[in-house]
Amino acid sequence: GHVFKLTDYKPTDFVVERIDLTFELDPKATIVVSRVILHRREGVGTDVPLVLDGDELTLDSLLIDGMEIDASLYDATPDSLTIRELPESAPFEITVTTTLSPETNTKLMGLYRTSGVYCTQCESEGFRRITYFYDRPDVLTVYTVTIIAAKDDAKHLLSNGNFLGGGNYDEGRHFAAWFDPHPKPAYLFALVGGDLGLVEDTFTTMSGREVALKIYVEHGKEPRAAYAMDALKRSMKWDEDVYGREYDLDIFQIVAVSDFNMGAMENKGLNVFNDKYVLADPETAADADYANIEAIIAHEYFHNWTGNRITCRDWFQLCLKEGLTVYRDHAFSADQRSAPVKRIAEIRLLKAHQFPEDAGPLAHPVRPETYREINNFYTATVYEKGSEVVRMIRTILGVEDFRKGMDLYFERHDGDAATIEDFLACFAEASGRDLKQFALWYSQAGTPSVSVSSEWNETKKTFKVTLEQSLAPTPGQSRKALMHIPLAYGLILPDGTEFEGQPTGGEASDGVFHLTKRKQTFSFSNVPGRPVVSINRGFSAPVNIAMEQSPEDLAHISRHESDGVARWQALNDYATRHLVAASRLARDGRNLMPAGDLADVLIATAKDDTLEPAFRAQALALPAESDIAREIGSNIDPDAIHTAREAVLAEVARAGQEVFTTLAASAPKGAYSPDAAAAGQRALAGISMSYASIAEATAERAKAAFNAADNMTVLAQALQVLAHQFPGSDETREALETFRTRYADNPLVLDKWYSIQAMAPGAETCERVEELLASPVFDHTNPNRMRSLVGAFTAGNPTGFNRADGAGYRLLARQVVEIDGRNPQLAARLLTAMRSWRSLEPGRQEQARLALLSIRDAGKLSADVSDIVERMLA
Ligand code: BAL
Ligand code: ZN
Repeated sequence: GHVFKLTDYKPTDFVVERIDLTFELDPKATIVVSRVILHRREGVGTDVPLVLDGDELTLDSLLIDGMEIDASLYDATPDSLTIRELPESAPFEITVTTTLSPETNTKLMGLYRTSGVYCTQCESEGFRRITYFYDRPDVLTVYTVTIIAAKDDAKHLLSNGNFLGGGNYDEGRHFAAWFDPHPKPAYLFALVGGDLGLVEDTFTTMSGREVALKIYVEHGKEPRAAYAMDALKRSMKWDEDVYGREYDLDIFQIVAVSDFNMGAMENKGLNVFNDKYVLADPETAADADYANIEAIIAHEYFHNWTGNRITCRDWFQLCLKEGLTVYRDHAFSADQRSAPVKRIAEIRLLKAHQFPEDAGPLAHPVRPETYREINNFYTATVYEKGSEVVRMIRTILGVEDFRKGMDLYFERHDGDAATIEDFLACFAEASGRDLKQFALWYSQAGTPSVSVSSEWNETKKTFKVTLEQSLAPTPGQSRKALMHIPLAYGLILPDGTEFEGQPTGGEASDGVFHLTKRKQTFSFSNVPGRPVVSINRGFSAPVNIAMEQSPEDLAHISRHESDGVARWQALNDYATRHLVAASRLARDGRNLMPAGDLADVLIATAKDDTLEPAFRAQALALPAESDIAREIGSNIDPDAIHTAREAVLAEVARAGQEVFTTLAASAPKGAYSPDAAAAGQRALAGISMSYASIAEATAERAKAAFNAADNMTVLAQALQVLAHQFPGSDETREALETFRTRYADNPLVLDKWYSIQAMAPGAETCERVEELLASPVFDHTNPNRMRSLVGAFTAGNPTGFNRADGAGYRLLARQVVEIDGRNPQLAARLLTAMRSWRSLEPGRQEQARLALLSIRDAGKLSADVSDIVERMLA
């Protein structure tokens, strides 16, 4: 396939002045008439044709300034429309008519149907599946959209911008017209047609304008949109309070649909959402669902400024809108909830998803420089590491200069299709800081490592911290330049207080070491006693730290750190170190060392009611098997890791049985509230129930919790303990059956039922997944369903998926090839579960390789899947 390069960027030959679209909706034959006014860009020769993008299109007709033209003057293929001999400088109008079949569009890109609703997804390159156009983010224009449909087929007709008018059209048909005054690229275009339930509210902006808020859901699900509406209003207020950003249309609409490749889409004024991230009530949604809804509603809303008003020049700049908007939604959730607990969850997620990506064959820079298929770059690196890079800018500049830089960015680039260079220039100017070296975070892939050593001189009372950075090669980047790594630190004295003195030897300010050379030593003098270094506090830089720290020192940090995140980091490092050592012993078939010290720290944390419950729950959640595997790095035996982790869990559970039994009963009583404090109490009670059940070695407690549950958080947690700790027990069988029958007609809840089973550890799960896939009620075309079963199994079940005989890999390979025929984006995404295959032990590696080869040789593959499979095998 073609390789797109960042360095090839070139503006279009023609400039688009405006576009008028008319849709006559029909399931099999939707007619799209696109009238576009263009002119030749100054300096472009008259011999240069207009070349527009298409994808699987057929041209019905083409007019120039309302007239038919000779067939020799244009070529239409499924992928492009080329028109020659266009005017030298005067504007002209082209009228392009295409016919689409939304019903058979299974790629879920462009215009498609989902549960009887017409909807669009245009990012990145879906608009070209609707009509021939410049489908690229640097072509911004003003859209007028008219939608015509049979009233009984589509009652609501929606598009971007403000409502212009509507009414009856002809027999049984009606129309609606929309005008979006804000110039936008085609990827932000949206259209929805359907008979939907509506929830309405209003928001008064900071300047006193009233905005109509509308959330459309399937009929009967209106009450489940209340939390999303509340989150939307809080997001709108937050962006005004924190960034001074006001909403800019008369109406803001959200439509929830059940078949969607992404989580949601920020189309101007008309966000389209995967209904998983809109619908919630206590009976059907768990605390984590509420938190996700809040975060994603905020994320899409924040895109209005970071993404829509200021968009990307080209798709290489994807992180310009995504990294920044993730950074903004993180800050929002931190403000709405507990900031340290939110940060801990972010660190866990980053390490679980982004670090392995950066360490394997799919590693790419936050701003890639080449791609074959842009769909494959909606990654943890672009999103999550992209957010971390923005966070580091804030750390380096400080809160005030960061805000100045953001203000300058909004002011200078409003209406632009911008680049990372534009973005960085605003912060450099606002702060006077040179960000050249820092900019390497955007261009160099891989997770840097920083080794830390320290030296205490008791007689001189001096303390030295030596930092040394390295960055391993990644695909296409064999040699790396030195990075600017901001490492927040604390020196904790023997009495638990913090040493405040400034070091010499390099830039260090506000408790941050700025590591800019390969190796730097920071020296502190007049230190009263040997301090313990707490490094990379709050995860100020997304790096791996290599430091020999004794369990006593880690315990000292976890007791005295004033920063909750750093406290958790110390605990987590301690637990990880123990689990890695235990896994190695298990692999060699040796007895594990006792986990008594680790258990003591965890139990003390569980009991400490000066700490918030959500924090204690995070502390009790041992590093996952995949976290341990990542730390081990190579020659991985997932079974040994599982054995070791289960043994440690059991030891902790037995040692703390009394504490866990008490805490298991500590969930808030009475009416359910999704707020962070109540969710934290449920999290602590839930994990304690799990430990107590492990200690008791019977399913009774979990089954009793299942029977008594009056909300989905408790119900799903109990079902998970049953299915993962007590598989095959009568209690588990009964609970699974009860759950399935009770929620048989609620697909989003059934997704939990699929996921919990798919993640049950052990080899047998593979057959169970096959069985569920073969069931006639399982909908293979729905992305949420596939992710909940195949995605959960492959990405969330290390022992099951990595079965030694390779059956897990073969299952995935078959599914990927099958799904690829319908929905390439989904297939490619599922396949990335194999990205760390080279770190497995040799037997599994060989099985994985054979499965990857079977995909590669399967015949006609999409660009999406072939790009991933080839990079993984390279
Ligand atoms: N732009 C795609 C969905 C999102 O990141 O908001
Ligand atoms: Zn986004």
